[in-house]
Amino acid sequence: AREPIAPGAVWLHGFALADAGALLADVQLALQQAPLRHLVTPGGYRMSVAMSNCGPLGWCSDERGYRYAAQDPQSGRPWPSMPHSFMSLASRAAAAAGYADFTPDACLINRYEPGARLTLHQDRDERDHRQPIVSVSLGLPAVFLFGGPRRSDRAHRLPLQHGDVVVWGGPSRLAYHGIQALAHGTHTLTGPCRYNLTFRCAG
Ligand code: MD3
Ligand code: FE
Repeated sequence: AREPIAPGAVWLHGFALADAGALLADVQLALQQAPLRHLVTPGGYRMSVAMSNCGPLGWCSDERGYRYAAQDPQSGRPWPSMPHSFMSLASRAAAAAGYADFTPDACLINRYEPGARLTLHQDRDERDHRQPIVSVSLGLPAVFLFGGPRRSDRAHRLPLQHGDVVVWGGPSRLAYHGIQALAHGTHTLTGPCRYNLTFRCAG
């Protein structure tokens, strides 16, 4: 089912279910080349979510700030290429949400273990905010917090499940959002964790 949640934001329930096995196999291949790591924020905090990237650009954070880079700072090598399964799913989901010709150049891979969370933030490091972000949830469920254009705006809670895809564009592109601390559990395909893929036009 296709559920509009706010202007420009569309929740595609189960859209990635048929592709989940192939996506997760390609996640593991990418992580062999660019292992997950806990980034440090510019404020000096270690993130509870473990991250990596694939595609031409990857999102990085360290004491110097947030940025997109073509090389993995941990290895000095380019990020793994974007798997065809990722590109195909992202482009079909964007089209289903009304965004034709979505060609992301970055995929951030987030892994949540129980207790991991993402506090309310905006995604502003990408160059063209007219392009949407496509997010794919795999494994354990999570409570997504969706606020407004100001941090103080009241946040809605959306229960994101394995296989759900949400497309964030238009006025929702710069909304504050986050993920509540992941509850304990075990998923058949991922074990005790949740993966989230976010596709971005960064450069
Ligand atoms: C709404 N990730 O990586 S995906 C992130 O589940 C991030 O890992 C969360 O927030 C996760 O930056 C949420 C959903 C999402 C991603 C980007 C957005 C929602 C968004 C950008 C603008 C508005
Ligand atoms: Fe975000």
